[in-house]
Amino acid sequence: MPNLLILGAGGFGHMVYESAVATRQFDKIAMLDDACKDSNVIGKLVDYKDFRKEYPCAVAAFGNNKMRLQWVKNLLEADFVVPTIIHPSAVVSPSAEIGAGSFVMQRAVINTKTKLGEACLVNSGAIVDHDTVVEEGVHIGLGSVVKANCHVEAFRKVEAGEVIFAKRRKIDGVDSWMLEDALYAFGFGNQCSYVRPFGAGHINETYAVFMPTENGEDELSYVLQRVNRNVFKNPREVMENIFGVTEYLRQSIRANGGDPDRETLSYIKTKSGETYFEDTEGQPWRCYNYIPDSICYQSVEKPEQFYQSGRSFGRFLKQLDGYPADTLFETIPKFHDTEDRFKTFQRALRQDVKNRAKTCKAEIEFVQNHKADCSVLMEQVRQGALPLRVTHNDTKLNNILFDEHTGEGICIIDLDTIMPGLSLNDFGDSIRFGASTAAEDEQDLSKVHFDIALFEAYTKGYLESAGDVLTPAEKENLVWGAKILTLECGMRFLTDYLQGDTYFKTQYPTHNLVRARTQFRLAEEMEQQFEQMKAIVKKYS
Ligand code: ADP
Ligand code: GN1
Ligand code: MG
Repeated sequence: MPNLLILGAGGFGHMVYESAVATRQFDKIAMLDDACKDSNVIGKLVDYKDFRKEYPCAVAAFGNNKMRLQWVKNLLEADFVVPTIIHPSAVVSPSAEIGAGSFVMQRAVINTKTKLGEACLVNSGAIVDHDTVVEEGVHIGLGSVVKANCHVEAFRKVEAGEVIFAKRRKIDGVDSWMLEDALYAFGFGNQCSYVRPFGAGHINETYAVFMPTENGEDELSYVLQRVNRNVFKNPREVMENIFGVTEYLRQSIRANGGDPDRETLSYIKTKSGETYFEDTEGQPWRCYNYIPDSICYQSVEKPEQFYQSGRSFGRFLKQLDGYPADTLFETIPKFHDTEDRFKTFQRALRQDVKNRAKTCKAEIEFVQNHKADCSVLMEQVRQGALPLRVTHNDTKLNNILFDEHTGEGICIIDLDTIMPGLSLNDFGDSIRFGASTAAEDEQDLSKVHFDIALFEAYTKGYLESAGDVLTPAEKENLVWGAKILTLECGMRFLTDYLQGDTYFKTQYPTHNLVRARTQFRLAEEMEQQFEQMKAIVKKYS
């Protein structure tokens, strides 16, 4: 066992002496002091280097914080080993890190993952709770409590009996109290490295949450979303649907040998066990795990992707075939009731609150000429010819994640609108977005075309996955699903334009009108190629 030299032989130096003896880690223990003439004192402080051979270990037992740290640095520089002295009655978590020359006195507690810098003194009976960072040269006084997740700055003296509470950190990328509250509500506030806006949805506010990893890098770990309260009036019901469906999917994915952490979203509850957090403005926030090595596309880059998308949405329909549809809440009533959407359009046109009708006469006429189409599927539902299923209802390409390496469709996201609905709506919504040669908001209409090869790729994938659960009537109506959903979406954009852009996020005043135009162009071209579309469906049925 090595010998130990204690610099400073005052009252505190003698406490350190007793603690060092109690550790049984040292052979001889001696002290240096300029004033004290105790029998253990073998020299003055300035002589410290002369004792290095005989006493390879040394600590600095000074009550003054700056002086203690300075002496620790001197000792290290002079090649002493500067140990930590931990009294045997103290309780120190194995995951705690304690810097050189620190002292943990009798019955003190250092909890999980807490870090102490060099030359700290945690005095008798003090408690430093988990995940706290104590910088160098700090004195945590007798019987004091430093609560979890605190940051104690260098040289601070925490008084005897004092209680220190965690303060919130400034997190990079957090620009509102609501976002900060949400991060803390889900328990990320103390560790989170930074947040960034994420994704390109039209409805919710989405953020990527980056957390530190063990190798010191930051990793996109969670997706945090503020749910649009204007669109989803009852967030509790939205979240109940989502938890119900994702938990059901997890079981069935696991039962079929899949990876439930990759093939469905795992939502996280708040620290108080709620399915979502409500901020001070009454806006709901929810959170799920980011799926690593996944990628989300805004447009189809190659037909294979769209084929994969069809397979995934087909599989989704099939996986939820046994889900009890009557337990689902209708999160947006009449969401794909195209007749009702037409009525809403007419009302918006009558009211024309922004005086915009005069700027979109051709588009208004297009909708009015297609009134009859709005009833094609609704009428069949009334007659019981088309079954209601558990459907996603918002099957855009950017609501699916692909595996970054294999290119396979892995996971369906944006589950807010899971409700009983028509398979044709899911099929159609995918087609209207993905089987286009241009973006949904392309301003140059000459670039916007319905791409029948992409239609074929999706149809193939969809029918390969879901063909055996779809009824003959459903298969026959898939082409109507495509055309009607495209028309309906255009009608919704135009309605929102007339109403003053209160529903979809927009970047400029005519954004919704531009979107409506692309949809009508696509619907028109589908009409022209309706027979070829039917032949494709037949080919894969
Ligand atoms: P919205 O209703 O606003 O469309 P989404 O849940 O679809 O809300 O999220 C918005 C966008 O955020 C998605 O379209 C996608 O671009 C992106 N996004 C969300 N979750 C993920 C994820 N796990 N990985 C990659 N992108 C994601
Ligand atoms: C919205 O939420 P997001 O961006 O995935 C909308 C869909 C529309 C789509 C048009 C809840 O989808 O219905 O088809 O925009 N979602 C909701 O791009 O209204
Ligand atoms: Mg989305």
